[in-house]
Amino acid sequence: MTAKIVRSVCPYDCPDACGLLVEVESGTAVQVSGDPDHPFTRGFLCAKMQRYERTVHSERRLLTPLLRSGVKGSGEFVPVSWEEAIRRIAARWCEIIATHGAEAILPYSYAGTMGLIQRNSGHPFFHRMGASRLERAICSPAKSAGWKAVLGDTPTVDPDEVAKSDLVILWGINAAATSVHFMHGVNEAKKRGAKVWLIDTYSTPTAAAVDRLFLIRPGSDAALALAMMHILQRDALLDTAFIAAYVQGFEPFAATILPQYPPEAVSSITGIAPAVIEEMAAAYGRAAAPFIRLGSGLSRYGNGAMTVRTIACLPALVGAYGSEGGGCFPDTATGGAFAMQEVTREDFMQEPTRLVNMNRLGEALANEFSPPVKALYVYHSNPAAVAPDQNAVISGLQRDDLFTVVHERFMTDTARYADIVLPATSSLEHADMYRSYGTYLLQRAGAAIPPVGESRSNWEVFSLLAEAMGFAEPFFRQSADDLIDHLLAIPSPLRSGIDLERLAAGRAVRLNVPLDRKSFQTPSGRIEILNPAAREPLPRYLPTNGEGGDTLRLMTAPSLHALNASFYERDDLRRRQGRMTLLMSREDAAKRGLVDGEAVTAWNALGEVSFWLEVSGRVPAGVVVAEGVWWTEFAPGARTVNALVSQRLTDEGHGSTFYDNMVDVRGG
Ligand SMILES: Nc1nc2c(c(=O)[nH]1)N[C@H]1C(S)=C(S)[C@@H](COP(=O)(O)OP(=O)(O)OC[C@H]3O[C@@H](n4cnc5c(=O)[nH]c(N)nc54)[C@H](O)[C@@H]3O)O[C@H]1N2
Ligand SMILES: Nc1nc2c(c(=O)[nH]1)N[C@H]1C(S)=C(S)[C@@H](COP(=O)(O)OP(=O)(O)OC[C@H]3O[C@@H](n4cnc5c(=O)[nH]c(N)nc54)[C@H](O)[C@@H]3O)O[C@H]1N2
Ligand code: SF4
Ligand SMILES: [Mo]
Repeated sequence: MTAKIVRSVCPYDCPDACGLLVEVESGTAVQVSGDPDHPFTRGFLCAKMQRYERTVHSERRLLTPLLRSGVKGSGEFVPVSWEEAIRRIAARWCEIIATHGAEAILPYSYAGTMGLIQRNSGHPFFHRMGASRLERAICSPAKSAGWKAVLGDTPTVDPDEVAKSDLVILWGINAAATSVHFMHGVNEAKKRGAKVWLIDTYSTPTAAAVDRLFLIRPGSDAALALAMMHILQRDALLDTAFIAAYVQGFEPFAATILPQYPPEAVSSITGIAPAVIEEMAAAYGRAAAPFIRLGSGLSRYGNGAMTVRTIACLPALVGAYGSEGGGCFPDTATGGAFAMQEVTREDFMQEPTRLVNMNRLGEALANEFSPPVKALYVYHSNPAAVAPDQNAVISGLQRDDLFTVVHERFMTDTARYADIVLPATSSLEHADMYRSYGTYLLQRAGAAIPPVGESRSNWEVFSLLAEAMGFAEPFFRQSADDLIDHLLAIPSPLRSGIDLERLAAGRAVRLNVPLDRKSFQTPSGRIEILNPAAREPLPRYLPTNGEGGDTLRLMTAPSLHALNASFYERDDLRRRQGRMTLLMSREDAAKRGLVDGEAVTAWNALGEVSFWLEVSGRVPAGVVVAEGVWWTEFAPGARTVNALVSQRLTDEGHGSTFYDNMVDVRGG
């Protein structure tokens, strides 16, 4: 038997977008490893992807279309043919369109695959249909809005520039879990003598890799940044030449905002001692090139956009945006690399249709909209697990008059509620093009193996559905590769001069992003501490949504061995995660008479969730942590963490507020 090695790309929603080498034997992926030729992957993969073949060839893969045979949620289905499944879907949709109009149909998708074609395949189809549109705001739109308010469209530096920094601040990011390849540059910086800090709400696995851990009260980071800026100004640690040349609005900010944030006052907001804030500001002000790697967790609050906006001002005061190795890195934005409107085809829409925020799926399924949502089509997302307000989502999914189709690789919490389930290919079974939100690399991948069972890709399913719905546009009859070739034929400055042969061979190429440390892509051409177009022209600290009282702030944190609700199909990774636990401080456990290892219930006005309690020194008083988005199949009770998360949105960007929720905990 001859094995061959095929290049591919990690399809998951992770900033690293790793290059993969797949060893294929007789149409089976036998081993997956990191591509040594990929400049960011450097030949190693995270714990989740080291045995990706176990996901691809898992016994849990869905192999045929399924038709519901029991009550919704029972998981009882019978296999049907693709022809039968597609015919039933089209017939039901036509009925719904005739009675309620096409806006009664709602697509729901997010980031099961990040490939540009497979991820967006549903857009042209649903635009053509005139269905409701989904506002895809579950991840970090508040982070983008906060960054944009200060830096506009200024591209961030390359992630590996961190290696040249002398003070690295991992700010609200569990990088060891969520961007492990970024840590290469951090470790390089360390070897050259840099200090590395972590600012988080609890001691995450990343704490092991840093010199200093600063625990901060959830949602209060803007106050910390303001106090640091207060001290920089007070102690004349500002780069006045940089401010004069490149910053807009420092004077009113310094005159009216900064005086309100002395370290003593901020200490009571953040829980960080005044002396420690002094120390942080002094070290920051004295560093030659401080580098902030900003996570997304701190943006998932009612004040999230303002928090990011405020932190983004900090490097401007010391001129770090102008220094090699310094600045602030939120994510890379490479949207301009392709004419994405050629994929999403808004022009297929006759008129703009209703926009439904994905964070409020519970509300949308409550049947109170006009027209009501009568059909839901879910693809590469698992809203019954990942979306806020799980009880509201599940009661919607239980509605007998809701026609639900789920296109999936596995029988997820959402698929259990479907009327029809369609089997999806994994990334090794279809073609795609991948950008990254943590690097400037671009990669193309073909299928490495044939589809497992009767599974089909997102692109193929929408082609079948288009045919069944009588959509005559030739667009729907091309292949994913045809569309990739079409995209590549449209020039873009970001792709000028890239090595097309290398790209065709499945290797990573770097986009041609101009990185000029003295040029800012904002309306004023300067860093806008004062942004006249913003609702509030100057940044300040805003309170969070979560109420105070004697309750606990719930951190719905990422797990090292899973990615959102993906990878729970893997026994090996689940074993490493252990049980579905809630981490709690000794003080809070003692106060409630709770002991390590016992079954507990966390509750608030939205719901109740059972966990195994882990009393832990990693968590400060007032905070509890639930890592991972578990499948209910493996949970101690009937619900998982998002039953405790509200549908409230962020201050800007209509984002999710996963971390902005209070709970209390009792035994049993
Ligand atoms: N292993 C693993 N990797 C992942 C994911 C995963 O679930 N698991 N998720 C993927 C996805 S979808 C994304 S968007 C990316 C990024 O995923 P994100 O969910 O944004 O994760 P992080 O950027 O690590 O940020 C989360 C961290 O923010 C901390 N945090 C929460 N609130 C605050 C606060 O108020 N202040 C501060 N300072 N910290 C706070 C949390 O404790 C946590 O450690 O990672 C991706 N990669
Ligand atoms: N409590 C809590 N909740 C969270 C988060 C958190 O940290 N804590 N993170 C939030 C964030 S940042 C995000 S981005 C969202 C993510 O939400 P989702 O994007 O829904 O994330 P996943 O859980 O990874 O679900 C993706 C599903 O797509 C399927 N899939 C993979 N590839 C394909 C394909 O090619 N075709 C089809 N049809 N299906 C495919 C997978 O099997 C998987 O079940 O979750 C959010 N929810
Ligand atoms: S680090 Fe991220 S991109 Fe790389 S293999 Fe793991 S999940 Fe995929
Ligand atoms: Mo995300």
